[in-house]
Amino acid sequence: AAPLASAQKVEEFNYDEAKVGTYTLPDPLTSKDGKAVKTKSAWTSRRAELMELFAANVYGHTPKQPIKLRFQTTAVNESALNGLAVRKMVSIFFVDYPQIPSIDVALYLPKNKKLVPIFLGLNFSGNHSATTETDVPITTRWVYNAIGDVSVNNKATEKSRGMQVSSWQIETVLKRGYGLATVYYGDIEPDHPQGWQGHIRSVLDSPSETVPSASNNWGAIGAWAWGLSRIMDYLQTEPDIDPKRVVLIGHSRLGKAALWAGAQDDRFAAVISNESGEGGAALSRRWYGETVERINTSFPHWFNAQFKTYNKRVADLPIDQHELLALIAPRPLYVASAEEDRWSDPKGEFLGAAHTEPVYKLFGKTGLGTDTFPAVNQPIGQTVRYHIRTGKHDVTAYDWEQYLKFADELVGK
Ligand code: GTR
Repeated sequence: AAPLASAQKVEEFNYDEAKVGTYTLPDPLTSKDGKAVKTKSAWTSRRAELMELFAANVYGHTPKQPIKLRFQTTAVNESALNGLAVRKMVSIFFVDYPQIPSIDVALYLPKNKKLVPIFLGLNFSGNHSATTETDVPITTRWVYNAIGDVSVNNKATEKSRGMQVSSWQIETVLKRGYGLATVYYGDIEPDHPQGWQGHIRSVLDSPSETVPSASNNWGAIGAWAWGLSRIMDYLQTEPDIDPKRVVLIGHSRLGKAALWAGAQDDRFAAVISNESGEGGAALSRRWYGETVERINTSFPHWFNAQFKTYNKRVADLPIDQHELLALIAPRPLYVASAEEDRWSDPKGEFLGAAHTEPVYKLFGKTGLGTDTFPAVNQPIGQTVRYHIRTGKHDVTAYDWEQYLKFADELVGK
């Protein structure tokens, strides 16, 4: 569940399908100069063009400079989860920037297995929230002040231990032969407008982007996505992980970050967007649920400054979110919604996924393979999959069951 629901307080949103209106989506297979993209090699240039459009207009440019990392194992439990797993706690340090806090990974691997596939996902409330195991330390980093006493003065309390176990399903994942790595997203950047200070965006900028207020600078979503790639750098050094079978998963704002990370870094074998909504899988041009203006107002630090210029003119965006999803092609992609999560616009997420079809086709693959919105709890699709389950904005056991099946079939065991 999201720690913050302030966006729901505003008025200017629509939940009436009859009022959505009409819109014209940009075609992923027509390049800026108007040429039709018909081959895989033409897609390579179009893809680069789209990457630049998303960087310039939505997420900001991710700095490309290499960064020296140091991986330090801080704890190993050879018999975690009642003997089911080996759990390693590993901190990623930035050698040239000792002032930047480490990214602390909780890595679970099935015991006595070699070259395992693994899920990687950022978490909302600290690694200790994903498990009830008492030897996982409570995060000491800034967290949202939540309702109840799970956090006090922006510090997590013991009460938050295990608070999100149902969203992680670690034992089920491990029993199915997968590893799981999770990281508190606030390690990379705390989720508030000043969160960049003292974190990676305060030291790394794209050459042309020197201050966080520069119009095309990167935002917090860009930073979280960058962090996912650094975690990937580490996972690639773990001998028991198959580096070619790392499946990226993200929920909500972290689903937006997962999609942007998956678009930029093709080492991620597959990407799962769980209810990522506006700025994630949902079409921006569809007036339903959260809007570009709303998200930019509630979360001014998530996207770049240029994105804010589209608040009142979404039709002028040179891209829409189906093209972000298409950047994952030809890799497997899962887009999931929930019936009561209207804020994320389930139909807009479905359409985002459906409109990737021509790009998957270019690779000889079937994406969703249908334009028909499915009934609840009826997963559909091939290389691109979609479901809308009953219930609220959350990651549930039902969602994980579909993701495991998807990974079994498309990423391999
Ligand atoms: C909401 C926000 C959404 C989504 C969600 C979450 O407040 O409006 O875009 O990111 O938070 O992350 O749970």
